[in-house]
Amino acid sequence: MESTEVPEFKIVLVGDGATGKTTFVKRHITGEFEKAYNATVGCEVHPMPFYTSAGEIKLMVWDTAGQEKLGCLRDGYYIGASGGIIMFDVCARITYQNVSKWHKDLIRVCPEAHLVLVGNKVDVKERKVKAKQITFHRKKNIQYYDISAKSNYQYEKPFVYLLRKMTNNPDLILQEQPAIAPPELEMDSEHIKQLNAELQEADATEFPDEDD
Ligand SMILES: Nc1nc2c(ncn2[C@@H]2O[C@H](COP(=O)(O)OP(=O)(O)OP(=O)(O)O)[C@@H](O)[C@H]2O)c(=O)[nH]1
Ligand SMILES: [Mg+2]
Repeated sequence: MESTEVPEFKIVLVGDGATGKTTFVKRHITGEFEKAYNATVGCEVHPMPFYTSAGEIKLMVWDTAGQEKLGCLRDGYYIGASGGIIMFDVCARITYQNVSKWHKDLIRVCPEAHLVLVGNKVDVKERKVKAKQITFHRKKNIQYYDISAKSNYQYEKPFVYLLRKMTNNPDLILQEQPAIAPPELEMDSEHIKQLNAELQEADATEFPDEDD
């Protein structure tokens, strides 16, 4: 008999309070909705099925339930994670400044985890952290995406990136779009064009030689 076991990976979601972590994971409607509360480490675990060219893969996304101290979570939260999403809020500079603390905390327990940095709330036009100021991922050689949990903008990007890395399959694609809640707001195409142009310009800029 063929095995029907669905591969599972643990993903931890970290970042300062109010950056949008819970909003982000709750966009995904799993249908089965078996999200579980892990009392030991005080977090919710959201199972997210993805239907990919390599078959179904389930990501267990761990979202802290507000008990985190700045840049520091219990080891139990991180143990066994294959991937991590570090989130900041492009409207709050301090949340970007704290990215390095979250990164350090995560790799302390999971040095092998694949990581992606996401700047959330890019739907806000008066953002404080501009593309050019986002350099952490270049220093650490990790992937970065602009996202907006509220508008679903680039929602699946961090997940697809992690799926490719964790399965060691750079050609993996989604066969079905993930089931996500309808957007709470729409981003207009001009705004999206501008965001992409700003990112491209930032990428082309000489590597800044500042703090580490
Ligand atoms: N404009 C905008 N607001 C957002 C977005 N995502 C989340 N928010 C808002 O940001 C606030 C914080 O969102 P949460 O999802 O609770 O943040 P969190 O990171 O889970 O916070 P903690 O659980 O305290 O760590 C809420 O008021 C959300 O509505 C987004 O993409 N755009
Ligand atoms: Mg939360």
